[in-house]
Amino acid sequence: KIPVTPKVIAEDVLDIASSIKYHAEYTPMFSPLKFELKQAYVATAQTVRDALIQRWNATYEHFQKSNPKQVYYLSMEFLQGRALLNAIGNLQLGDAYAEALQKFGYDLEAVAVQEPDPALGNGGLGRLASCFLDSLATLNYPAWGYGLRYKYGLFHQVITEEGQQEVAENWLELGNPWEIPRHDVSYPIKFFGEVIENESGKKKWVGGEDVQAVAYDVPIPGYKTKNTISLRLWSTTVPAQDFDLVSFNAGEHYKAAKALANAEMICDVLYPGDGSSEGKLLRLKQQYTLCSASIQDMITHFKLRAGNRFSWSDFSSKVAIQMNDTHPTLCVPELLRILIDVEGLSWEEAWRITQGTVAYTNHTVLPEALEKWPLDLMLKLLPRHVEIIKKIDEKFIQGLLLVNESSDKIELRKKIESMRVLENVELPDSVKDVFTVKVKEVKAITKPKPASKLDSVEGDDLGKIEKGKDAIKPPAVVRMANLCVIAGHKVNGVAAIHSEIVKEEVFNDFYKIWPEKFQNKTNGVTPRRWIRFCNPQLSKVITKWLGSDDWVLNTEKLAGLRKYVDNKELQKEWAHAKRLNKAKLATYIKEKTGVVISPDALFDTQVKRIHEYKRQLLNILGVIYRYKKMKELTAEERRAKYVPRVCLFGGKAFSTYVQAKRIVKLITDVGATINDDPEMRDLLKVVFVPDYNVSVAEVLIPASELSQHISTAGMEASGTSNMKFAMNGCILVGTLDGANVEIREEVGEENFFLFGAFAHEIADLRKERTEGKFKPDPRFEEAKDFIRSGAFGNFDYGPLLGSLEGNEGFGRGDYFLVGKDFPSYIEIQDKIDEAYRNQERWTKMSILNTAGSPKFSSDRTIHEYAHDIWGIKPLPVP
Ligand code: DL6
Repeated sequence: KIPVTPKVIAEDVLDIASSIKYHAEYTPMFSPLKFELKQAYVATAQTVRDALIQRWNATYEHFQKSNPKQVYYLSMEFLQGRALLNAIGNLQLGDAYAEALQKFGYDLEAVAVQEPDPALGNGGLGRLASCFLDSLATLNYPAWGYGLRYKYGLFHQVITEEGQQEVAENWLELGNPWEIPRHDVSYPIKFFGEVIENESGKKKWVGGEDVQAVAYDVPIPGYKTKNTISLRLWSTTVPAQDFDLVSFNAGEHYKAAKALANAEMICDVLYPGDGSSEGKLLRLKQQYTLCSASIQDMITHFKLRAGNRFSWSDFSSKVAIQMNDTHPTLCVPELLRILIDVEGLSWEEAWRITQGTVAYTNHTVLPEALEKWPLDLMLKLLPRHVEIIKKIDEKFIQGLLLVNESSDKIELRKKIESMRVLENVELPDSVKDVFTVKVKEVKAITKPKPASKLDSVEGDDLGKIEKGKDAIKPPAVVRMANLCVIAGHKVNGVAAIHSEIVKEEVFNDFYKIWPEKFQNKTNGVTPRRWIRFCNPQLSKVITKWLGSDDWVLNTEKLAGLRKYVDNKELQKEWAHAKRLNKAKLATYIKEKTGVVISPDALFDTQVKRIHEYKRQLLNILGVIYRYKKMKELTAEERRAKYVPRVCLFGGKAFSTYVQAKRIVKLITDVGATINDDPEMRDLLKVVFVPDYNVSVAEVLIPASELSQHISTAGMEASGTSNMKFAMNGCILVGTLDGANVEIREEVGEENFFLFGAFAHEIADLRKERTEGKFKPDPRFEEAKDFIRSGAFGNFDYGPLLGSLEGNEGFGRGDYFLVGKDFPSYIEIQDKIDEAYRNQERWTKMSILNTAGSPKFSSDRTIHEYAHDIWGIKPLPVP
């Protein structure tokens, strides 16, 4: 008999069951007569929410009283994944919950999968932010995350015969037990309007459109600690008094509802299409909402915690802001605006405080992904911020002139044009005189460059590349990354090789003047979600051999597996865990796609956003070549020569990225042909796993034996799935790019399949192509011809294959060097087959990958940020 009088904090089985029963009855979201899986999920989640709220309150109070320096992590994306198993895992209540649910006849895992997986992010950048929150909470750091509460996250991907289709993802359909609406925490956000100046020169931003940002707090529990921090997500509405009751009562209902619809629209969708100027405006509104609401909130806390006697000079010793990529750059002018216009500080004071507070993480070196906003659009939406940005630009130029007094004027002018915040904008009056160069020369320097073939690709849009060719007069824009580098006290890349590229190439001029600003912070992933909870089978084996589960908090202990690598018993248990995970994945694939795969085959996976630089095209061309070669053999020869393989793909193509969508289509077409070919049977299968997200990754990663990280060298900033795969004992095949470089060092080069050109060779290889000197390998031609022959259907793959050809122009001359790396890629496949045939060797490689992965825990990354950038210290709740 389970009582319906729960203890608020249910920690034993009966209390938990009683609490579930209570919520099934008193959190009425469904008919009270039903208690099916969905209801069980909601009731269970509510009980966990109770436990989290108690801890969250305690943490809140403790931070409030102790007033430590706190970091605020601003990100347009958080890819949290499902919360239930993660929360009860972090609370150490997994077994108790499983037992409590059994009392109602339910299996915990079956209940957990009822939870929608919120896709409030696109890929690695958003998932990194979520891993960081887990580590921040676990390591007891005073920290909060800030983001937006999108009503619709990234689309659901549906695969049809036409390829990828996008369907709205309504993650809030069942309500969201993991958030606490904070109607007491809201801030005004202004758009448009004008700037007025009083007699004493003080500026004020007035008029325009007002919306209200309202906080929704998502408690983030740490592992084995009481600390539970907040992810504060902003939603937008209109202030109640702004509802146009007069129009409404006059029957003009749509007019009355317009303001509300306009306000709510801001948080409707993650990455609204920005092909139109309306779309761009909406994205800029989103970015500003995040920045303005968060900065106002930080200032409120700062004042509240400091009491009446606060001093602005303490601000940066209490507040650290981390800008996750350039999306939150508007923090800089917003903080300056509030300090100067609202709080009455001087420019110099406000600049010192801002610089001491903000830091910037760069996540990409792709020129098209370094954000630039049209100045006229920004001026319309945020007139005061544009004034401030112009002043930053001017002061920066003045500073440059000061330290380069004796430089050649033409060179200096070029340098200024490439480093300043504004692009294609006249120099400020205050510095114009410095350049006494003849008009003709100035023209030569400032003559607009035709947009390079990649400059015009925003949001991965091939259409724009094609249009970009005749873009002649580039518009005046704000370079957000330059603004971040100038304003931030630290700038970091996300893997060693990437941080070098940031210093030596992307921001080299800045690095030369401020070498001390630049740092590397190699990414990491949380070992809680990414081994302990997603791979209980392997975790059990690790814990048994290491003698305790300490490794979940102290990943360096994983290195202890090395000493047992030759132990047959460990090898057997290790292989068995993998086998169970493979069987689970096979069931999942059957259910989602209807394709039957054999757990005896090598599971070879590539999951990530679909992008030309990530080269899913190289992978599928390799599969096509393998298939063709297999077809040329007799059944016996085939069996003797090839190891059975299941090639798994997953990832979303951005909705306007035409070329990426063609790649998805090609993979699914190849799969349809191969999976249907009776000669292949279990020897080769190709599966595109639809709607890749965090939850799908949690099933795929533990089951994979080989994973592909095969970007063109120098183009993947870091990658984080590579770390998750390695941790789970999966062997990587990859180029020397991003974090692959460090993973290979840690796991040992003999436990990593390396191929392809190196980053320092890429520029010359591209040159070779443009000069028409590159001779493609006949095997590459053979693979492409096989597609052209119609072997995989009659879809027009001309434009996709064309991208691998030519020198420049149409087809872009194989910019990502698929043709160049193809021979070494297919040759390494033979080595992989050979290694897999020796199962003992393979299992050892697998163990050594896990043993070599401690560095890639986000706990290590967060300690480094805390120490080297934020200056914060752990503050455990007593
Ligand atoms: O740092 C997280 C993640 C890296 O692991 C990936 O290598 C990188 O591509 C990704 N960057 C972005 C930003 N791209 N844009 N725009 O998602 O960051």
